[in-house]
Amino acid sequence: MNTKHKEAKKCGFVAIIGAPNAGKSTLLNKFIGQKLSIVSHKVQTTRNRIRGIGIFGDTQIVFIDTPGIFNAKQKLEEAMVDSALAGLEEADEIVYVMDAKKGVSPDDLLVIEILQQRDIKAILALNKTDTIKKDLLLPLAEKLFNMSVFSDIFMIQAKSGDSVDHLIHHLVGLMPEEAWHYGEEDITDIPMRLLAAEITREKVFLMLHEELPYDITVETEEWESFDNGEIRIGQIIHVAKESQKKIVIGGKGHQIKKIRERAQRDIAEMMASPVHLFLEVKVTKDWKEKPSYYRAMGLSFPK
Ligand SMILES: Nc1nc2c(ncn2[C@@H]2O[C@H](COP(=O)(O)OP(=O)(O)OP(=O)(O)O)[C@@H](O)[C@H]2O)c(=O)[nH]1
Ligand SMILES: [Mg+2]
Repeated sequence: MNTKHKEAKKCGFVAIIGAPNAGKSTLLNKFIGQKLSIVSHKVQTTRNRIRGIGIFGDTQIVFIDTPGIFNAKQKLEEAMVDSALAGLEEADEIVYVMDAKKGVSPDDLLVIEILQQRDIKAILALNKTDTIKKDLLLPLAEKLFNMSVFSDIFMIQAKSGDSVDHLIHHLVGLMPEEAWHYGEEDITDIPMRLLAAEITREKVFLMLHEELPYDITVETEEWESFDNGEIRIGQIIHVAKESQKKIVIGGKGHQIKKIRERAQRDIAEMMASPVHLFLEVKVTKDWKEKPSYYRAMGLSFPK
C-alpha cells in the first residue's frame, strides 16, 4: 500500500439533491469519473440513494446521488422522496443541482422550503449552462443567492464536465479531517446485483415511453460466475399489466432483444468480464404495493 494513503485523513459525505431531471446522476458520474448512476432524459429516473466514492489526493469523498425531490402522490414516489431526504441527514455538505434553463421550478421551491425549515445551507450547482444565454445566468444566480439557502454558487455543465473541477476543488477544501471510510479501490457500496438491475432499468427508461418506465422494476434473480471469468445473469422485468408485457417484448421480440443487448453490453463493461444476460418479463400486478420490491431497490416502504 502506498504510504501516502496511510496518512490520508480527510473524508466526508456530500449529498447531491435537487428537482427531478436537474442532472444529479450525471454529476455523480462526473465526480467519480465513471458511470455508476443511471441517467435518462425522463424525470424520476433515480429511485434510491446511490453512493459513489471519489478520491482526490488525500481526500476521499462519498457522494450520495438521490432521487429528485417533488410533490409525491404515489407510494413509490413517496419512498423515493423519503430516500432523497434521508440523504440530507448523512451529509457533511450538500450540492443542490438546478437546471439553469428551467430556473426556479415549483419542485425547486419545495426543496428550498425544506432546506429553509431545517436551517440547512447548500452549495448551488447551476447546471446545463450550455442551454441558456450567458447574460441570463447572472441575474438568476443573484436571485438565488438572495434566497439565503446557498452558501456558494457554481455554474457547471455536468454532461461535458465543464467547470465541475472547480466544484470538486471547493468540496475537497470543506471535507473534515477523518479516516477514509472506504478502500482505495472502492467505487460504490451498492451490490453488483442491484447495479446490474439498474442498468437494465435504464435501457427501459431510454427506449420505452409514457407511463411504462414508471410501472416497471427490474430484479436480478440469478448471478453465476464461472472459472473462465464469464458471468451468467438472470433478471426479471416486472410490469404492472399484461398489455405492458407485450410492449416490453415488442413485435417478434425486437424490443426486448434491444434492451437485452444494450444492458448486456453495459453490464459486461461494468464487470470487465463477458456477461450472458437472460431477461424474463413478468406481470406482477401490484408490485408497487409490496414492501419486498422496495427492499430489493434499497428503499423503505412508506407507512
Ligand atoms: N444540455 C445538458 N444536459 C444535461 C447536462 N447535465 C445533464 N444533462 C441531461 O439532463 C437529463 C437528466 O439527467 P439525469 O442525470 O438523469 O438527471 P437527474 O437529476 O439524476 O434526474 P432524476 O434521477 O430523474 O431526478 C439527461 O438527459 C442528461 O443527459 C448538461 O450539463 N447540459
Ligand atoms: Mg438521477
